[in-house]
Amino acid sequence: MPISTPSSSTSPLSVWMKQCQDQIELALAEFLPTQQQNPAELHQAMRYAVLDGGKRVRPLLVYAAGELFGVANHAELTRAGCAMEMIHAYSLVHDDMPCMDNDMLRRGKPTVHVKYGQATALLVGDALQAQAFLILSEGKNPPARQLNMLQILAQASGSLGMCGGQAIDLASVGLPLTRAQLEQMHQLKTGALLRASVFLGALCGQKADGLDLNNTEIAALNRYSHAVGLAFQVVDDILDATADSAALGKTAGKDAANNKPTYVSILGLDASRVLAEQLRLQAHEALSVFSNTRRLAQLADFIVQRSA
Ligand code: GRG
Repeated sequence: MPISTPSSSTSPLSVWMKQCQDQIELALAEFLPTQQQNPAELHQAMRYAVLDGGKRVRPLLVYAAGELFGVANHAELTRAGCAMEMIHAYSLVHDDMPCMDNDMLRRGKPTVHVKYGQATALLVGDALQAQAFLILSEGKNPPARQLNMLQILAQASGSLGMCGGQAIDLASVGLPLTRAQLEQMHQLKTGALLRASVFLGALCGQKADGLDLNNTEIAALNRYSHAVGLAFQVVDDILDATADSAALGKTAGKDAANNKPTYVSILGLDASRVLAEQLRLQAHEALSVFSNTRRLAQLADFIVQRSA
């Protein structure tokens, strides 16, 4: 697979993002079974779910965190970014199904179950999850590090991470959640994968001394991930309430329609915007223990200032 290195930390964010996104698109296309391979329809649907869409925020966090720790092997960052994106894509496919959010539009296209049927959509999610762990397990990092990365991805995806957050979400419909309960739900549902992206990137970036991350670095990355994870969701709630479906590429206004507790419903629009800005600043502050933090700082800005 041709692996190009996204340009150095001096290029504008938009240029760097485009290079990373292109690299991820190329690698995802390689890491997924071809659409001719049997069972062809399942493989077509997997490729439909993953390719040609999305902002690729999780792989961008992997690249940015890798850069922070002086990447030795760019291919390993790309591999980890693809594993993160496959887990994310699986969650979107399942989340859109009638038993969950029952949505028709995702990334500007009909959802997977609308195009391929519910049974295939269920299998697409299952198969993408397995494929994510398969490709990550084939990485060339030192074995102990490789195992640690697999554990991080498993924890972030499972019942104490994303799936657990989804379970709390489903149980919360129509209930008056406190702000703390809302935060806990989102830290699991959305924040866990964003945090895992940061840590996978940091772990495959080779530290100059070859040692593992120290406690100060782990604490700082946790603070950054916490702020960015929450900011992502606050902005998601703001966009759901203010943007239209064409701009979002998914159905807008669903939270209110489904009587779901959100930052906008609990705090109101203005206070939610203030909170997003506070979290952006917290993310910047968390990075102060490092040097070469430009990309992670810029991604915090992007996550808060995005319009889709
Ligand atoms: C097992 C049946 C079954 C379902 C599991 C795990 C799960 C369902 C759902 C996870 C919850 C979920 C979809 C969280 C993601 C929330 C979110 C903000 C998604 C949008 O992410 P973006 O904006 O999307 O990064 P793009 O399209 O840009 O990648």
